[in-house]
Amino acid sequence: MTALITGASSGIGWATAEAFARLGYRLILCGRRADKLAELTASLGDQVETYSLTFDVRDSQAVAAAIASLPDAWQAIDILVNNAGNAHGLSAIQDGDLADWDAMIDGNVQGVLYVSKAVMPGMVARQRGHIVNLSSIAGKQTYANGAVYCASKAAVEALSTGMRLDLTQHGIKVTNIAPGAVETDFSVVRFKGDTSRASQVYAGFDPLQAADIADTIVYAVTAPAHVTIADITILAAAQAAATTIYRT
Ligand code: 8X3
Repeated sequence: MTALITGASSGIGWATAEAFARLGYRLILCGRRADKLAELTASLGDQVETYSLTFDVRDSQAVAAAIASLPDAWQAIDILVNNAGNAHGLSAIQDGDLADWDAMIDGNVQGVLYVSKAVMPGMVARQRGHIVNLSSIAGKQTYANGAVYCASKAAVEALSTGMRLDLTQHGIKVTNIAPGAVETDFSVVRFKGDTSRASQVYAGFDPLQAADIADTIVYAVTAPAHVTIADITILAAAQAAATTIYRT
């Protein structure tokens, strides 16, 4: 089994690489930071074959060129995990920053499209494949100050549904995964490096960890051939809704 993971250089992508390595999958590790991908590759050791691709999912030409550059032995991708994505800023829409909006729409929406565009034709030709899109509880429940992030994830939800409608007839499964609060670099990025503000997001309760989401992805991709896990929302036990978290 060959899997391509975007955003593999941190958080959920990194944990998914580790979980897939335990399954013996061959891994195409994609990210913007070559040094982090090299670190991940080293930590996986020789338990699996890996191939690293360094590109930014927001750059359509770079995405196409990187995936086209894969050697023949790596071209047949069975599983695509569209994980790359981030939140940038948390502010009322009238105060929103254009660069933040671009980063979220380009990264979270265009990124899924560009990478999928490069991978789907091969899956269709082989009449097999599995695409896992990382959405968010924010794609299902819009919250104050998060309009653009929530909109970008709502777009991912629609893309997952649309992909499933178009690709099922070609033997391709599509899984949409919508996590709630996961303790990764997510909030550090959202708050532009303000680690104390970021840590408050996960204070007073036991948040999800990246490995919890990786376990869920493994559940989806190892389901029996006749089963599609279409949509999973996964929350910390203390989280009831996007902005309802019971803290001690
Ligand atoms: C991350 C979850 O609720 O912080 O996508 O937006 S949330």
